[in-house]
Amino acid sequence: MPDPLPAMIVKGLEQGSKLHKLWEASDRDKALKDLAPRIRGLATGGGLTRMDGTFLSRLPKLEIVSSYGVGYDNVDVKWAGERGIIVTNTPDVLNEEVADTAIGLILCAVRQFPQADRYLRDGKWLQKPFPLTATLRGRTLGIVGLGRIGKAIAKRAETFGLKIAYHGRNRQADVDYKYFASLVEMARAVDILLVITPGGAETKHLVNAQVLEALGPEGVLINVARGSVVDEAALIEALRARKIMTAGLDVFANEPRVPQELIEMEHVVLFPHVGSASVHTRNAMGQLVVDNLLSYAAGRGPLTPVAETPWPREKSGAH
Ligand code: NAP
Ligand code: 8YV
Repeated sequence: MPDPLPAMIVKGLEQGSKLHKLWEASDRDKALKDLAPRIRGLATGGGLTRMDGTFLSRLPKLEIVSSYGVGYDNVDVKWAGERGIIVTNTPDVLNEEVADTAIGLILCAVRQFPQADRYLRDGKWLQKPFPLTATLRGRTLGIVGLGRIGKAIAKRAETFGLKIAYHGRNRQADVDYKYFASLVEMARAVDILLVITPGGAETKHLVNAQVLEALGPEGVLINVARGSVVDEAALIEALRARKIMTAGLDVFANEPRVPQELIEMEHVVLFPHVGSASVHTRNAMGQLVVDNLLSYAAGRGPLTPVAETPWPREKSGAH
């Protein structure tokens, strides 16, 4: 374990394997060198150590990387796949929690609930009522990335009376929502644009100045995907110039650092990456991190390998 993970993961792995906590070593580099011939698996996620070729190549016996989170843009899966190293993530167990957070963020951004709370605490209600806000009535939600979580968000949004549209690389046969092959065209057609794609090179700055321009001055941007998917500088400029109405953001380009410009904007809502952050859901994710490693170690194979490193292995490891 290169960086600290929740105690229940540490406990689960200590019970079923020999766990080495790299972050406890006084000389991390030396500890890594000494341990390298014996390390078969890694537990990772949300820490500082990037799981890139430079780091992974230091572990010649590595067979599996178990990552805490459904998004695995911190792991070089191409590098791992080419060497027969399995990467696992934690899909599905967090769908409903992240969808709840997304709906919360939509409500907060559109109805300005955090601002209303601040207004009351600041004693301003004693002077006059909180200003009237925008509404969800008669609005259309455009989902960028109608995957497992996107679908859970759509289901909730339907019950709020929102019309649903989506953009992705593929039209999906099993949904009736309106499909847009062009993200700019969808942004033009919807009131709220919600991003829930994977991060990484393929989706970098998918939401750029042109998309924000198309969303328009009444438009709302919600990002629960990864900070990298939105061009943050373009977003700040669009919010500053009121080219869009507001934004609700759970993720940022350089977490946990958030641009001062965003912090100073009273009309945006900012969450500290809490999409899946309930005790219940983080425990379910943590258990899957443990179970993937222990199942693999027991010869039963990984439970949730990512698409880029299929199981059974397609290629034998050259690593
Ligand atoms: P998923 O089931 O794989 O869905 C991803 C969706 O994104 C798919 O519908 C896919 O559709 C679309 N997509 C992929 N690449 C795209 C591209 N280049 N352009 C447009 N659409 C693209 O994944 P999930 O389980 O729903 O999770 C989605 C992501 O949410 C995670 O990878 C993670 O980054 C983020 N997340 C954030 C939090 C949080 O705390 N804020 C929590 C959990 C997850 P097509 O294949 O048709 O393009
Ligand atoms: C977690 C997430 O905050 O699953 C994801 O992709 O972004 C979140 O659920 C994170 O992965 C935990 O480190």
